[in-house]
Amino acid sequence: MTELQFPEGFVWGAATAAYQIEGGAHEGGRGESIWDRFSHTPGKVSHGDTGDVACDHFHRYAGDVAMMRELGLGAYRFSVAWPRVQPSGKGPPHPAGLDFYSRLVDALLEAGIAPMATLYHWDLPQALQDEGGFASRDVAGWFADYAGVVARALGDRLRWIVTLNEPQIFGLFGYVVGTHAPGVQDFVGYPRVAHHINLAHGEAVRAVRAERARLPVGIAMQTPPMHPRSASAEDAAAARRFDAFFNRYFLDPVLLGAYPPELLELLSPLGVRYPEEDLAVIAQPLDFVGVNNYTRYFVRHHPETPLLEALADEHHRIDGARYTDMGWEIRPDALGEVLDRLRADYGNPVVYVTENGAAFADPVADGQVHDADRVAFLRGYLARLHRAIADGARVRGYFVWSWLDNFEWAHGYSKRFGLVHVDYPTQRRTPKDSARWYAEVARRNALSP
Ligand code: IFM
Repeated sequence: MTELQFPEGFVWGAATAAYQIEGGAHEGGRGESIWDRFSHTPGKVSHGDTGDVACDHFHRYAGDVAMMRELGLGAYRFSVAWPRVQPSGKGPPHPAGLDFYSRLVDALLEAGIAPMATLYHWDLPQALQDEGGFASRDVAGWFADYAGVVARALGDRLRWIVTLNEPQIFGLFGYVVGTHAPGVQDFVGYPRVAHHINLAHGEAVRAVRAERARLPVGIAMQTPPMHPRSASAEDAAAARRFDAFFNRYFLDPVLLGAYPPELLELLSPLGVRYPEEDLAVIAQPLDFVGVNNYTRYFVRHHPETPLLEALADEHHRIDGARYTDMGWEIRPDALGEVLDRLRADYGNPVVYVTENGAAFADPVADGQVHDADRVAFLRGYLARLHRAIADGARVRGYFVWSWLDNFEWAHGYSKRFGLVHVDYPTQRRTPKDSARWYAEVARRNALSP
């Protein structure tokens, strides 16, 4: 392999999310979020873990930013906790909450690190959930209001803003499967939820632009390739169906201004109809699309779980393939396929890879973490990313998930995704080998052989 040079100005970053790292759950007037409620409900999260303390980033952000600077990070994607800014989800912003993010952004800028803020990374104020959450059409207005508040307060210093993180995941797992907050299991209600998620995104884009017309705005999508489990025609049809239900439910209205006709047909027994004027709101032109990718999904025809086939098959293993600690297949081509698809089917938008990374066990030995598996993972995905760019994808930057080990939702602290190891009892941070390796990639703007 020769050195793979990335385009000039390519952005090298890492990402986190508020509930997964901040802690300080009861400080600064922060309100309760659906993840506070969910994680404190017995049986919902491995070992009863919660985000109450997490990586204590709320108190340690200055040291964390100093470490980012030391390791040469060019950009940092974080999320704003809605319940810190509006404790009950509505009304005037809470100054202490905004102040925390303002200090964080200033520290990043001072360190020469470009800030990307995500407005919603799954921590809906519980008070809004009590009024229906994303099942209520009002969520679009609530979210737009909050987006405007954040854009007004921070938008002069942010480099990019992202509306929603992974509608696919928080929608389906939060409102149908029930393994994420708010833990609802309502398949019949899902078409409303999905549409409200899309509408909330569109209204938020408008609200951000009303405040900060020049701030680049996008959305982060997780749209894994859906591969049929076998060569049968039934499995191929199931993969297409699940792709429409999981991926295109969000990609198509946001980027093309229409729901996929085959999806509408599938949902027609539920009497689903979406107003045209909503689609005009949803399809606001975006400055970029965020791509979060980890792996692909397998789908198999399964008459008893129509539309949820992939989930029924998620533990499928292939001989010879390698898997991360999440049980996810390591497959750089999955990222390649997503990028190729955006180029071919969605007008080749400007893209940032807003998440990509892997969980491994990562023991600390003599104060070091030799995470060769993670380095190999990142190398493989970055090489594939390089090829996608050579093929014409307009990818402008890449963010490793994650900067720090953190609270991995229903898995609690049992999965480590970080470039930096966190010893939770002491909160000691130890950069893993991958952090130094990644710093070198960023410094050279190239992947060396
Ligand atoms: O930790 C999550 C993140 O919050 C959203 N994207 C996937 C990551 C790994 O599961």
